[in-house]
Amino acid sequence: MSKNKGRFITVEGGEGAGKSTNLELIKELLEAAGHPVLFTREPGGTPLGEEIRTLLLGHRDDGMAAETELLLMFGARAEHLNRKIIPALNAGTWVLCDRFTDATYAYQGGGRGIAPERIQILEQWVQHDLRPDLTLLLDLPVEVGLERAGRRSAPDRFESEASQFFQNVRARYLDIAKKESTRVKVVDASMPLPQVQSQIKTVVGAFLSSCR
Ligand code: T5A
Repeated sequence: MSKNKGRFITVEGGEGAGKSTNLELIKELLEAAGHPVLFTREPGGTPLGEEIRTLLLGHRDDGMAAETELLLMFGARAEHLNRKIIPALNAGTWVLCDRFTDATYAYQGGGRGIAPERIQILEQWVQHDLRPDLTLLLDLPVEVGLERAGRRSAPDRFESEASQFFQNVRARYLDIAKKESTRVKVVDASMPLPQVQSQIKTVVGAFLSSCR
C-alpha cells in the first residue's frame, strides 16, 4: 500500500474474546501515533449493512441456509467497502474494523463447513486485492469466551450454536494465523486484561514502527 493511503487493521476472535473491550485501546494507540482512525465493524458499518446484521444475528424459527448467511455477509461487506472503507483508506484515514473476512473463513468456513475455495471466489469478487494490513487475533479457549459473552448479554443466533461449532471456528482462525503469520498476530486473550493489553501494545507498536 502506498505511503499516503491509510492502513487497514482488523480485530478477530471467537465469542467473548474481548474485541469490544480492546478496540478503544487500539484506536488510542493509532491516534497517539498521529493517524486519523475510522472505527467500524462487520457485519454492519453502514446503514444497509446494519440492517443485514440484524437479519444475520436475529433468531429465526425457520433457520438460515449456510449459503444465505455467507452471501449476506459479503453483501454487507460490499456495501461497507464501497461506501466506507475504501474511501477512508484513499483519504489517508486508518480503518480499524471489528471483524472482517477472516471471520467468514472461520464461521462460515470452519463453523458451517463451506469450502474455503467458495469463500475465496467471493473474497476476490468483492474485495479485489484489498486485504487487511494487520490482523489481531484474540484467541482463547471456547468455554472461557462463551462464559464471558454469556455474562454480558443474551446469546444471539451465532452464540446459540453448539460448542463444536466454536471449536471449529477457533481451529480455522488459528490455521489462518499459522499460514499468514506476517499479517495475523495472535494475542492470548485468556489472560487478565492488563496482560492482554500489554500484548496488544507490543503488536501495535511493532506494526507502527514497520510503517515509518
Ligand atoms: N460473523 C461475523 C460471521 O459469522 N461471519 C463474518 O464474516 C462476520 C464478520 C457478530 C457475529 O457475526 C459472526 C461472528 C459473530 O458471532 P460480533 O458482535 O462482533 O459479531 O461478535 P461477538 O463475538 O458476539 O462479539 P462480542 O461482543 O460477544 O465479543 P467481544 O467483543 O470479543 O468481547 P467483549 O469485549 O464484549 O468481552 C466479553 C466480556 O468479557 C469481559 C468483558 O468485560 C465482557 O464482559 N472481558 C474479560 N474478562 C476477563 N479477562 C479479560 N481479559 C477480558 N476481556 C474482556
